[in-house]
Amino acid sequence: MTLQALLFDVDGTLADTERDGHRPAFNQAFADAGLDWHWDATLYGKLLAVTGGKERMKYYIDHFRPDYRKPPDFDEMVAALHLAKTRHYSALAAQGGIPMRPGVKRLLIESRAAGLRLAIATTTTPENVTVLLEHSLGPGTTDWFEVIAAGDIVPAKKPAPDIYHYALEKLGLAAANCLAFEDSENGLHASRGAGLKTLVTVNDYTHDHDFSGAAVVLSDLGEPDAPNTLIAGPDLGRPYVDVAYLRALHGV
Ligand code: XBP
Ligand code: MG
Repeated sequence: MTLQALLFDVDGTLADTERDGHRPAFNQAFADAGLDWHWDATLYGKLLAVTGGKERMKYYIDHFRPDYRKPPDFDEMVAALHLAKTRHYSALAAQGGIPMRPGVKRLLIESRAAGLRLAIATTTTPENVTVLLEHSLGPGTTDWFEVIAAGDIVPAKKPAPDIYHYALEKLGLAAANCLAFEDSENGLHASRGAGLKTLVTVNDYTHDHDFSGAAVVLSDLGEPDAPNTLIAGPDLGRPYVDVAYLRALHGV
C-alpha cells in the first residue's frame, strides 16, 4: 500500500496551541464574564484529559468546583463563554502569537511538492484552524488541506475515532494509505481507532502520556539544523522528519 495522504492533528501537533492560545483565551473569557474561574498551567494539564472546550468547562465545574451552583441556563452560559473564548483565541492567533512547531511548515511544503495529499483531523473549533493556518503557516494555506475535519462536525470527539473516519471518508482513502500525526493519548487512541499508523510528537502537556501503539514517538519533527530526539520506536537514522522518512516509516 503506497503512502498517499497525511492527516494532521492541530492542537499540540501543528503548534503549541494549548500553551500559547487556548489556556489564555479561556482565562480571558472567564475574566470578561466576571467569573472566579482561573486555569493555571497545572490545572489545565489535568483538564486536557477532556477534549473539546465546551466539554472541558463542564468537566471543570463537575470535578473541580463543587462550590459552584450551576444556573438553570448553564449549557447556554457555557456556549456563550466558548464563543468569547474562541474570539480571544482568534485574536491571539491573528497577532502571530501561536507559531508552528519545528519542522511543521518545512514538512508540509515538502509533502505537497511530493504529491502527498493533506488533511486535518482535530477536536478544536474550525475557526481556530483557519485563523491559525492563515497567520502561523501563511496566507491561503488553508487551501493546502483537502479536508479540514474539525470540532462538532462529528458526534463523538477524540479519543473516539469519528473525526479520523470522517476525514478518511472525505479523502476517499483507506487508512493503510495514510499516516496520522498526533501529540496526545486521546489523539493517538482516535487515530489508532481508525486504523491509522501514527507519528507522535510530544509537548510539555503530553510527554508523559502512554503512546503504546504509535509507529514512532519523537520530540518534534526536527529541522536540518535542529535535529529531533527519538523517544520510542524505530531509529530510521534521520535527524528530522522529511518525506523520505515518512515513506520509510509507512513501510515499516
Ligand atoms: C484539542 C482539543 C480542543 C482544544 C480547545 O484538539 O481538545 O478542545 O483544546 O479547542 P486536537 P476548542 O488536539 O484534537 O486538535 O475550545 O475549540 O474545543
Ligand atoms: Mg492534539
